[in-house]
Amino acid sequence: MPMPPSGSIVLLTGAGISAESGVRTFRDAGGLWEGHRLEEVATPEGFAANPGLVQTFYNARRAQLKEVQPNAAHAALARLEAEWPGRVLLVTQNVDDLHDRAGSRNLIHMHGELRKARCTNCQTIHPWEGALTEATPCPRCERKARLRPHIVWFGEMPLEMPRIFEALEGADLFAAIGTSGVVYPAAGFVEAVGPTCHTVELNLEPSAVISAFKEHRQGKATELVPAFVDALLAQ
Ligand code: BJW
Repeated sequence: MPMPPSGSIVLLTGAGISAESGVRTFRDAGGLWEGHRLEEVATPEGFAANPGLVQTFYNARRAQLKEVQPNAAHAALARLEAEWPGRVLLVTQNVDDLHDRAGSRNLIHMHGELRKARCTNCQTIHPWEGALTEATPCPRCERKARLRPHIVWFGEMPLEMPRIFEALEGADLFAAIGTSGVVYPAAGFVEAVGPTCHTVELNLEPSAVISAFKEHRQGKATELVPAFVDALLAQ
């Protein structure tokens, strides 16, 4: 891989990296999630129209986290961060906690986290393990019906964008793993790197933005990612 020995690496992951842990990807069932259209459960308008449905949807996914484990791809990225002599920033679109549990620390959850709740009254972000209902009071301001999942829905601004774009501009290697390339701004990250940055896509199927990458590797994340990390660390 054309890359300085202690260069700066930015990694972007999507639902495909957690697929082999048993977490379903978004677009493998025609845009439906458990029978709901994404717009119903992943927009502020959907939440306003039916908060109970949206809370139930995220409660189920939060509960599912207790049944899944990080896989070899998550572990390999944590190892890369620990052993690479240069900077490694991992940006995930995933709201699960599998990268955290695998040991990644320089990690941005740009679309939020299932294990957090945010109060729309006092804006406090709380760690959250159990179910949220409309009757749940905010532990800080004690208002009811104001806690929502700490998730970035369509039309909302993803988190930590200035930090991400700064890292992309200085990257020597950008790798996108297990993401379909249809949701922006993440799908545009490959265009935000400098001209000398090497860009590589690792995915089961070609993404919508594959032509923007200099290199692509097709296959399962648990096979591609450990091999990719081994090759980088052997340089
Ligand atoms: C494997 C594998 C294996 C499978 N191994 N690989 C028109 C044009 C351009 C942009 C827009 C537009 N209209 C609106 C927009 C903006 C909008 C957008 O992008 N819409 C598009 C759908 C058109 N974006 C936004 O609104 C974002 N905010 C924004 O732009 O802010 C600026 C702004 C603010 C205010 C006003 C105006 C502008 C916010 C986006 C939030 C996305 N949120 C979600 C839901 C989170 C909650 C939840 O989890 O329920 O995030 S949507 C969903 O998609 C989720 C994911 O993070 C995201 C990306 O999906 P991902 O990860 O790529 O998964 P899949 O399923 O699509 O793909 C899986 C891939 O894995 C596939 O390629 C498989 O092949 C592969 N795979 N198994 C390796 N084993």
